Amino acid sequence: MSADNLRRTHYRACHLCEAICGLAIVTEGEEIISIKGDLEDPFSRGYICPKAIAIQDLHSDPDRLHQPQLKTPTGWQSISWDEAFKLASEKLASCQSQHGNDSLAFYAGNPGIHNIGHMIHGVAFSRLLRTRNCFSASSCDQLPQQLIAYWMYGHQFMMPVVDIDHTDFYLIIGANPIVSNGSMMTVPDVKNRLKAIQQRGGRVVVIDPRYTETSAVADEHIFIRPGADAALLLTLMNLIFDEIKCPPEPLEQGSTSGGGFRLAPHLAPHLSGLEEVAQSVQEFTPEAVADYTGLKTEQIRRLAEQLMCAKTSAVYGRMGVSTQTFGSLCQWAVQMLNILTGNLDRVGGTLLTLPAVKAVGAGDRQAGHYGKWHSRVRNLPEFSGELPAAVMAEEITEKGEGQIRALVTSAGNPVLSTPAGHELEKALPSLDFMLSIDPYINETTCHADLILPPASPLVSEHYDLLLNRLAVRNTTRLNPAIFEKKPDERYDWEIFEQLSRGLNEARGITDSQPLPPPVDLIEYWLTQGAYNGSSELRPKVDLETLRSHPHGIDLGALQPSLIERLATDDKKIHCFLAPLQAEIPRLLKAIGDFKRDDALSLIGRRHLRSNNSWMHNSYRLVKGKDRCLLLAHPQDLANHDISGGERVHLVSSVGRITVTVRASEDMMPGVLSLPHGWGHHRSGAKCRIAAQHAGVSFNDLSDSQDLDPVSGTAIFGGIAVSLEKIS
Ligand SMILES: Nc1nc2c(c(=O)[nH]1)N[C@H]1C(S)=C(S)[C@@H](COP(=O)(O)OP(=O)(O)OC[C@H]3O[C@@H](n4cnc5c(=O)[nH]c(N)nc54)[C@H](O)[C@@H]3O)O[C@H]1N2
Ligand SMILES: Nc1nc2c(c(=O)[nH]1)N[C@H]1C(S)=C(S)[C@@H](COP(=O)(O)OP(=O)(O)OC[C@H]3O[C@@H](n4cnc5c(=O)[nH]c(N)nc54)[C@H](O)[C@@H]3O)O[C@H]1N2
Ligand code: SF4
Ligand SMILES: [Mo]
Repeated sequence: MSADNLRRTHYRACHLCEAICGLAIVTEGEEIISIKGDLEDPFSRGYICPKAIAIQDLHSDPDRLHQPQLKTPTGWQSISWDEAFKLASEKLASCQSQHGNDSLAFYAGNPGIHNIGHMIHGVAFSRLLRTRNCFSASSCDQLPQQLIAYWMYGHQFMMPVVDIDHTDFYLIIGANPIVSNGSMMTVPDVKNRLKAIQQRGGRVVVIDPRYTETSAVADEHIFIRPGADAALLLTLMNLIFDEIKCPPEPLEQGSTSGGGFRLAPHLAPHLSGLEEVAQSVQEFTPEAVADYTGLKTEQIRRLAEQLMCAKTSAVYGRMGVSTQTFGSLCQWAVQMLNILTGNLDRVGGTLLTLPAVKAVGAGDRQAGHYGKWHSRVRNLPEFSGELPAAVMAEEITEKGEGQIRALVTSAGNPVLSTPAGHELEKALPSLDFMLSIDPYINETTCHADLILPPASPLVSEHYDLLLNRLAVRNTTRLNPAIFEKKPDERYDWEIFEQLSRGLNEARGITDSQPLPPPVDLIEYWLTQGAYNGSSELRPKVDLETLRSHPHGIDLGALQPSLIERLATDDKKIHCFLAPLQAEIPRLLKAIGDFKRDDALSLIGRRHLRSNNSWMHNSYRLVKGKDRCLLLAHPQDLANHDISGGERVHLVSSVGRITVTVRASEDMMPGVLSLPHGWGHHRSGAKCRIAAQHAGVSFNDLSDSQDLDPVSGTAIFGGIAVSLEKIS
């Protein structure tokens, strides 16, 4: 840490996205001089993207809050931390004592997973609230993946990761890792890793309604109608069960069983329900789904063959197949395909990590639960203590017992990030009290009565608890603080600790034990992990080891370990999932009802220089041409007598926005694409640069009533829209 004005280089992983790239940050006193990729980081090998440099802007942003802010009739007023904690605890406790525990809600946003104190202490705080109304960005994101992991493997975070460095055939469906830098797959330097697949003779295939930046580096791109993926994936399953036969040679490592499918010998005895699965997909043939998916029957057969007959293969599906109408069905099919091709828990297929901190396994408290309670208004099931974020607005506005009257948001911007954010925006002012833990006054936190701003991440020691568990190699590093925290600043975890203490005191609980600081917990969890020195096969990793390896430590390639870690009661992999069975007739009906017409469908888009809603206040990231553009195929524009560059109205069942359109041959005809996280024109927000690059919010068009019915996850892909020319 720099207490003087000497020039120093600090090594630290970037906390902005899941790739955790190693950074070399040069400082002089309190100033950041430069941010570059850390060439000695064994995992990211010097790769960084343009967002990393903006860490500098975020750290020294004049719009960043440093002091608690209280909303008063004359505007925001800085108050002391003591006053703020006292007020917050009183308000939260009195809401619950007057109106019951469920009257207080909590929403946690995405940056929380990049902040160790937020992750551990924020989760503990949410439990302390004893409310059924807990929400997070997960229900706008990866919840289907967690739910399927819980049902199939017994643990919501038992998520096999693509072994990208060894696979021979990589099928990417509904993901754009060249821009997103990977998700639920921590994979820095993904471009070179994809190229390496090709260099060793393998293939990368992308299935997406847009020809993406990832398609551009892949061997093949295939268009698919938004939301039709489940039909394709179930057809691939059926073909593999029934039809596809591979030449004998590549089968050597597995054993063939029944029709075409091949089960890894060590998995076979542990798979339950395969026959029922085979039966349930029988109606999905290439001929039945070709029109609906937009693929040709030969394309579908060839995909099945490639997946099955490549030496190794891996199917990977992310946002595009999670946040859509059949999200849970898609994520189940992804797992099933990896099982049926013999590639689950196999080098070159998909594998669990063996992280340095305690790995997920049987008996873990975070395993999960489903449907223990339901949302009050719409009766949607909770999953692992969370209700869908899409019900927040109605739970605030619909009167009655259990109505939400106070809300805590932390590290989130649900007005821009959750479906029908404009409905939530209208509901927030009716709350009795709202508290936000956030460094900015943005489109959501501007509705708070009190904002508690955490210290900059750069003053905090950090360990990537979750992302090391999702990495494509076993890897570990501890990230030092690079500046000293000022006396009047609070870490996120300290904020949660203080709030917890205040709440306990208000409840008359005086002997509650505070949680230790995050790094003390990491130190303890390292002693419970696979590298605690008890195995001669593995190096010992403790806090001291981490501190003496500032570039991080490579702990080797992923290895099979699923069977010994399975967390299901019967130690089986549950292939047949009863809760998904209603989805199959629903899908068959959608296929049966489908008619080719001129209807338009909207999907999302990410950009390398943007990160959800909260980095548009960095001038270096937003400068240049407008990025919040609607992309449309030239034919669709011509059909509406619209030219590229025109302003148009884009209308859905719940909203209408005005946006500039750009003609793009990259779009599948009939599909439009708009990025999310924009819409900074809203009054109340105080991010000056973002306000000048406002854009429009995608989520003024998405529908909070239309969700993946199984997991309650929002739908951001395949929204029915119409284009209107502005005369
Ligand atoms: N630069 C940048 N990086 C980011 C983020 C960011 O905002 N900016 N956000 C981070 C976060 S929070 C996440 S969760 C990850 C997400 O990581 P990814 O899932 O890799 O990112 P997306 O760009 O959302 O990719 C989804 C893809 O699905 C496609 N798609 C949309 N609808 C459908 C459909 O119905 N079927 C199919 N097959 N495809 C469809 C879209 O065209 C898009 O290419 O990225 C992370 N990284
Ligand atoms: N239409 C559409 N909507 C989407 C998506 C999409 O693809 N399309 N993607 C969805 C996905 S994948 C995600 S993850 C969500 C994201 O949704 P959210 O998490 O709700 O929104 P973010 O834009 O990530 O907002 C992050 C907030 O955290 C604050 N913040 C940053 N760092 C810290 C910190 O260290 N501590 C605290 N306390 N606060 C911090 C920022 O100031 C900002 O207010 O959006 C979802 N919404
Ligand atoms: S890809 Fe960019 S934003 Fe993501 S961790 Fe690496 S440098 Fe940071
Ligand atoms: Mo996300």
